[in-house]
Amino acid sequence: MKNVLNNILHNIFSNKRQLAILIDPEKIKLSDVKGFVEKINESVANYIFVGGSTVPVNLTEPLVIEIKSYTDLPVILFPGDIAQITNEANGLLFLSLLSGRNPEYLIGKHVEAIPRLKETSLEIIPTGYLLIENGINTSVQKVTETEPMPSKHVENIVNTALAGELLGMKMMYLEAGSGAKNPVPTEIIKAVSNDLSIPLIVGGGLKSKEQMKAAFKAGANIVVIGTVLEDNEALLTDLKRW
Ligand code: 1GP
Repeated sequence: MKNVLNNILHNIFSNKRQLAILIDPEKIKLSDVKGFVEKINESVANYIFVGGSTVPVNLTEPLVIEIKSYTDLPVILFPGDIAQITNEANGLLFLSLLSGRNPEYLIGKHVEAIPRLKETSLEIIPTGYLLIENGINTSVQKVTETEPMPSKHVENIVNTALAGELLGMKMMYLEAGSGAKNPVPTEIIKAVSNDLSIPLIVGGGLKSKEQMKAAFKAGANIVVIGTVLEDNEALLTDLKRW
């Protein structure tokens, strides 16, 4: 059943904070999945995102199968590339890199992905993706050969998010980059969420419950964490309630 987006909208309607845990197939051993996912199950997390910028072919599918054998949470692909598409997941963020001007990541890869997507029953969620500068060179920047949006250009960021909404995108993702030193500034989250009507996802560089709460307070509907759990799995214990 295709109900990922409906669930997200339902949770927003009920004023619920939503947390997604990002698992990068390159950064986890299959043998560690069980323990990690069991901790996720005990936390407030609502979704598991799976993806990365530079994942080798054939790593994603076995990982998704392993994750799904230990959880009922929806597993949503957050793919850096076509090779990460697998029908084993529940949904897929069909990301268009609106912050950049590389046609491959705006539409090219999407066209290439269609033969593969046609063979799946994945719930495909068109999602605008905005990379916001945070002081370091992120892997998204390197892989996509695009520049992030300067964080002081708030109006341009808001206008870009709105253009994505008007083009029909169902969600918007404000990204500081995996392992970013600082998360997306709350003023930017606030400005975008004020004008946007679709769900707003915020990720990159979030390291503490306080930072996540600040992102929610500013208007994020879903926050995503990944890197922080690589060194601090205990944070999940702290995330048993908000
Ligand atoms: C990366 O937004 C996600 O694409 C999560 O970022 O790994 O920094 O938590 P972190």
